[in-house]
Amino acid sequence: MNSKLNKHLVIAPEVATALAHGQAVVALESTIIAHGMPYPKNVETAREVEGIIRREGAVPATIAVLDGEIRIGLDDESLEKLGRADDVAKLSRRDLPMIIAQKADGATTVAATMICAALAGISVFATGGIGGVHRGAENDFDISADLEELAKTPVAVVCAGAKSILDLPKTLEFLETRGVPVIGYKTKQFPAFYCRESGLEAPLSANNPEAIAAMISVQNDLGYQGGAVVANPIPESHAMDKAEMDQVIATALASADAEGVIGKAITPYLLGKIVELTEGRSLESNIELVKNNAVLAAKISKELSALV
Ligand code: PSU
Ligand code: MN
Repeated sequence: MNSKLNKHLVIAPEVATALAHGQAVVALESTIIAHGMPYPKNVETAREVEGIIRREGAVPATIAVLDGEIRIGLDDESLEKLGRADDVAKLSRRDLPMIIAQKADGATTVAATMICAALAGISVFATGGIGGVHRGAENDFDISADLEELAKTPVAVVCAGAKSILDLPKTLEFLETRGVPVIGYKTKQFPAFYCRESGLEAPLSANNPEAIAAMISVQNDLGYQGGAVVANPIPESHAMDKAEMDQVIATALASADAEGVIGKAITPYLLGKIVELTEGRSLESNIELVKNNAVLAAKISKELSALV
């Protein structure tokens, strides 16, 4: 690794060993811990997800910036610190270099986690949901930097689709324009996070981890820029009622509007509001879908390490 990059990147020994041996590694983001779920469920979930990835035979690498260092793989103490603090910066692509230069702390979004994972040589990443094109983007231009990152950084993101706090048709259009493969896992539909179906077609689909690993491998062979979205529907047992969620999301959006929440604050605000409005039921679903994604990401990563 080049020494200029090296001074910013701290790879946990377990992760470094796995990467050096071409073994399966799964990246995990930290915004979901710091801004996506309340304490202490966030830290419990982060640990559980790491355990699931290990049981599947891969090595978890939770990514964050601490004291200006990009950490690939976090110890328990750092996870706890990120989960407890209520003032950790939310880092997307634009924020990363400044926070590193300031030797500060920050939780990485999907976009920033992809950047850091790619720098470390990790090509599979598990999370809950990606950012996307917000409703009303035709007026306020609010489009998550996650989508641009998916078009330029070669990391496959396993998620449960995207929440309908977003404009899902526009999100899929954007990904199509930027040439990002969106693969429904064992489904022909693009899943809508809490709900298995969105009514929108998934552009591609695959029925096993091998097929997804094979596609990633071809992307690499062809020297493609960009990653992929692997859209894995929430397990049936934890899916939420669509009519109820539509209502909850409408209420959350109206309240964000009334309070004038904008910019990077809007996604965390809506996530918190949804948990509040469902009295925590949505949080249980959120946790289950992240665990489900961790299993699939580990399987894809294992298949991929057998291929390359
Ligand atoms: N969607 C979720 N849970 C999350 C996020 C999105 O269902 O935790 C987080 C992710 O870190 C994602 C970020 O990358 O929010 C997107 O923020 P923005 O819309 O500001 O780009
Ligand atoms: Mn935004």
